[in-house]
Amino acid sequence: MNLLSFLIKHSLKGGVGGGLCFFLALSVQAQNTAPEPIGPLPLPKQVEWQKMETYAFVHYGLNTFTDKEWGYGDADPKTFNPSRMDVEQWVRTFKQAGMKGVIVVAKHHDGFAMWPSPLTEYNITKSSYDGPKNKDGKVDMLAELRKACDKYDLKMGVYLSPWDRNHAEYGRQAYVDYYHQQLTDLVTNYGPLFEVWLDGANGGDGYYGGAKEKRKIDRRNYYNFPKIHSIILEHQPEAIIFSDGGPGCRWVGNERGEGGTTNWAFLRKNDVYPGYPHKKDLEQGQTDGDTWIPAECDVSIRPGWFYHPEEDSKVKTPEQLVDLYYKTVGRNATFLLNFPVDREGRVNAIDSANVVAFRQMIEEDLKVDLLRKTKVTASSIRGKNFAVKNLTDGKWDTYWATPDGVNTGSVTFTFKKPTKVNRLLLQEYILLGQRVKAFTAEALVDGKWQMIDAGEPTTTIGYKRILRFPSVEATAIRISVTDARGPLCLNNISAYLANR
Ligand code: FUL
Repeated sequence: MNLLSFLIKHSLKGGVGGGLCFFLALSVQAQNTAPEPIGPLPLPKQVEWQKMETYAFVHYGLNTFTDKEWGYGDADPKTFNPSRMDVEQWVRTFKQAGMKGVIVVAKHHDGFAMWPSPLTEYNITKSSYDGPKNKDGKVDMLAELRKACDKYDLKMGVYLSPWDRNHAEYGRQAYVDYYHQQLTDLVTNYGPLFEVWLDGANGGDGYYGGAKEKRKIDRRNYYNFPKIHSIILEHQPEAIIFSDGGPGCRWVGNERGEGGTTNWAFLRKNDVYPGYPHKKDLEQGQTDGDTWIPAECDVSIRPGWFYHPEEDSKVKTPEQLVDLYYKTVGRNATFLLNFPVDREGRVNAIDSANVVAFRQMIEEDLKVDLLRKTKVTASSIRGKNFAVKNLTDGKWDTYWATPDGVNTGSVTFTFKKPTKVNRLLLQEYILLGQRVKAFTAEALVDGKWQMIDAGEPTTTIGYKRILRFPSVEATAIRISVTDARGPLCLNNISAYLANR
């Protein structure tokens, strides 16, 4: 502990002698400036994106009707034949389920474009769908989605598979040029996109204009990703670009919906590429990373990404979705939940009921913050702008910070009477970087401090970390950060009693 933090700590306990007051006043004033940021830092748009927390994914297309996950690229467009397609119903469902956006598959690996792409005949206008028409008088799922998103105030994103099993030129330069043009068409015609999803899968074989063969590409270089990124950012500067390694956000390394219990929002620039073998880096981030690339957890509400009637009995229950929320949002990641739209063209009734019930359960779990009215003290405080009360004021932009050189510290919340808790929620003020490396949570029970065991390592916090543990009746809760990359900057700590 340096002299300054020693003085501040002891002054808070009321133990500082008068002779030191002048020095202390000067020091405290000096410490009323914010801590220096510790890189890597998020872009403002990455912070806004992270605050969305949960958003929907939609897989819908020819596969829905052919009962496949990966179409070969040869299915007749007429096969796409929804009986009651209702894009507004999707968006209403997502809105009711508390989702903040939706990312739709505009083209999957089979190459079938769900909008009237002028560059290929293999698109929705050649299907059996006879729904609402766009301004050019054509059926257009993306135009329908844009309209519904605007109506219900939901953000929209798109998935455009680089792998295309329909295109005759796939594997050659001509296809890459086509992909770039198709992407340009997408990012210029459907309004603001919050995320563009670049899938990493590349299976090899496909229809390829009738060649029906296996085509191998260099996954790192073939598509010219720098060009792809510049096309997206030129037209959609606010979009987050997803791929295995970012640059906007990264794949978490599994499709189970599980973020790492240790989860840094950093990667080494250009280190991770589609097919990158070190899954642990995707799950946990790279501690020595120099670029802010937070994790996104993509997972389907059913076993498959596309609809299969036999999976009607395998829809994740509200309880399972709640569990996934804690393993994603509760572990410093976002939760991208997929809906396989069914053959009618709707979010299936089972999926919709389960996701709405999930949201109600989460809201119920995290309804009353039991720390709001507690007495809060801290081991040290940077200065009055960084008071410990900032942790419980419900504001994102105010935070508790420790003085320079003080990279550990504890905060104690004292209840008026013994109070049962079983959830703890912690947040770092990530605009200044992600700092915490290790922390502990304790409860004061019958006058003795006991460790709270959440059944998982309590290492990183980041934008949000939520711990679940058996109910404990405490007179106080103490959070101690035992290791960090710099002075602590936490903007929120809450506790709840969930009734499960
Ligand atoms: C994977 C794809 O191969 C799946 O079909 C699905 O689209 C999933 C979200 O990404 O890589």
